[in-house]
Amino acid sequence: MQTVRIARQGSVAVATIDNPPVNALGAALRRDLATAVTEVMADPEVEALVLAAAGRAFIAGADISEFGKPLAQPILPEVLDLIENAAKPVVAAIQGVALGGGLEVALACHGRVALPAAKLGLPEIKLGIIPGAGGTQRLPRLIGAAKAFPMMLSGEPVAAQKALDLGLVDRVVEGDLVAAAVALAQELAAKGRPRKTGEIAEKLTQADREAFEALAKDATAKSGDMPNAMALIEAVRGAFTLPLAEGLAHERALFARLVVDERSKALRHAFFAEREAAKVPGIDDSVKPRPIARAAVIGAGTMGGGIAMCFANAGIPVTLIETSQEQVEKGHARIRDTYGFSVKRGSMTEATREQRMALITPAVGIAAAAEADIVIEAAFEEMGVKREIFGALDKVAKPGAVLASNTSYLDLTEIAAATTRPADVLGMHFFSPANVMKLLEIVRPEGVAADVVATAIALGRRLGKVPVVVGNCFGFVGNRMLEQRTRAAERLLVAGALPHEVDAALTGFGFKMGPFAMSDLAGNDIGWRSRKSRGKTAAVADAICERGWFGQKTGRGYYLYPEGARAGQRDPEVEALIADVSAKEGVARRSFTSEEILARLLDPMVNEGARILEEGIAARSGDIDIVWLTGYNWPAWRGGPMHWAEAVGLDVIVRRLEEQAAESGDASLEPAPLLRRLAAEGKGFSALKAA
Ligand code: TC6
Repeated sequence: MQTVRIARQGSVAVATIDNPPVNALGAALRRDLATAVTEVMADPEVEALVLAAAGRAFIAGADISEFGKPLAQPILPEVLDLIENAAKPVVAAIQGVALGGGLEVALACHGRVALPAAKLGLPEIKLGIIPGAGGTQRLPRLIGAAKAFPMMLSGEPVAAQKALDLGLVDRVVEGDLVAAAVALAQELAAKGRPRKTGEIAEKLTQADREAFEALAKDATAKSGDMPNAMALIEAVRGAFTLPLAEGLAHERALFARLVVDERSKALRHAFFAEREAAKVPGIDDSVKPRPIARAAVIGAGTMGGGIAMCFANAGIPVTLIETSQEQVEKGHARIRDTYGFSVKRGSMTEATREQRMALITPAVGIAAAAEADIVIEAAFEEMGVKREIFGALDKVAKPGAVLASNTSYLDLTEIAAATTRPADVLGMHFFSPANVMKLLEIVRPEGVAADVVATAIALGRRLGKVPVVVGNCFGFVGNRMLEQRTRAAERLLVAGALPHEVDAALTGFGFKMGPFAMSDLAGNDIGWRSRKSRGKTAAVADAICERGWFGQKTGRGYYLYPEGARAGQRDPEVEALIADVSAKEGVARRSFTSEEILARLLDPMVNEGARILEEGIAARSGDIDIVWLTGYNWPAWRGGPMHWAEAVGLDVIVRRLEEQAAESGDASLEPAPLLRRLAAEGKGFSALKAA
């Protein structure tokens, strides 16, 4: 298929890029672009070229799916050489996004015109790489390194107006973009030989160098462990110290090294897995979501309040419902305070806070949910409470309203059975803090209508969440796997490790917090109550709770929190208590390395993930990874638990689980049949997708 078509507007040729969905620079587009430029330059009737694009993007960048594979000729830098060195001016007409390689195309042009809604950026850093087609050389030449470097370090795109202020585009135009680009092309042609971005030297001053070096120093202090951030500094420095050709070659060499690194592979996996998770079996475009104009949230606690904020942030009016005036006022005030922090930080204006607060109506009693198109229940985590609420909702909610529970563990089928309309009931599991965390687990009990699931997905996106549809089982995907990690952490204590050692292994891996610091923060009593309700025990965790050591809120938990201390301190009494448990259980305590601790914490999670796949609770291993990346702060550059397991080798995970099962006598640690099969076949979880 031809991905570039050429038309004429007087003496200017317009090459329109058309490579759906987002004009990514795959092999065909690179080839067609090179051909178009060569043809137009050879045409004596043409005095200039405009590069325009069809569809919603100018160019979304290199085709990420080609990374790590041998690239077909011509590679992007070769195409950009053709553009930059063309004898006639080339002007980019930018609508939608110009990202990564897409912006690099525009940078190699001799002029740039953009629509007001256009966004321009070099987001490579988020994929573990750096720009590889001249971005680090041409952007500093065009706007100065002190402005170019932060754009590349954050990866955040800038809007057209900002791009104009920076000098990144020449004009921002309303209306006919191509006509404006043609006009600029004619003006440039009238001036004679076009000026190459690579020839611009006046922005790279001594003052610019000093400002860049100061920013680089700061970035090194903050991101010294990120190889791509360090490579970015090196590449940008080359813009000052090397002629363009050498700077480009240096950048390309750094890019080539990063693109094959495991970290970049993991980040690319996450990019595609997130998009794949949006494709839900049984829910295609023919299933239309129900319209949502008004919402209600039942329960004004931390979760309910956070969910109400999500609606208000998206401009959807929401009724916040409690059982008493006092409770709802308390919840309402907490929301006002939370917005207040943003106002204080300067990330929100007072006027915006008032607008959002005006969208939240406090109310007492379930009857207030009558007008809502969707009701999300975020009340106490107990089946009896949930069933009572859903029974009452059934009587007041309008026909066709979606009835969702924010339960983190409970059976949605049982909750739905409390109503006469189970097809309208599903789980919408937000993660704390609900107004911040990206993940939305959408729990699909058997019998729920397809358009109800589609409504939850569409709403999730409107709320700025990453929706992942999962099956109905205890704890769904995230908490079901988390429980395995929690059990593993307790086993490690009994076997000889100490809380700070376990936590350090996990933070060393890249998590923000280890399991014990996390439990102390959330409140150890939560897990205790849950265990008691299910008749389960955990010797160390129970003993700690029996003493009232619930964590930060009581000043002690697994750690001590003396007045004013934010980080926990080792507690000799807790360590003695742990040793007592080991002695009672007849365990000879031994020490563990960080690697052993990690394997013991993470392998059982992967095993549970394999069971989740076997049971069809998650559609793909990538969905599980997205749950962990967006809901549990799994380090982004490790790609999620299933991706991590593949990188380690499933055969290694199987062997380690067998050893753990034999040592502990815990049959739940026996490798899942799916894990064994894939390991024996030498395959990874991702092979299941293709099968
Ligand atoms: C680079 O350029 C480096 C250059 C070095 C020189 C060699 N490649 O997100 P959506 C697909 S690094 C391949 O759902 P949106 C995506 O998978 C790259 N495919 O749509 C999906 O496919 P599906 C720098 C891509 O409107 C479809 O397009 N660029 C690429 O919400 C729609 O995507 C970036 O990092 C790609 N580059 O958002 C930009 N981009 O339908 C990455 C998208 O089969 N992309 N697809 O599932 C984005 O940020 C967003 O996709 C978007 C569109 C803002 C372009």
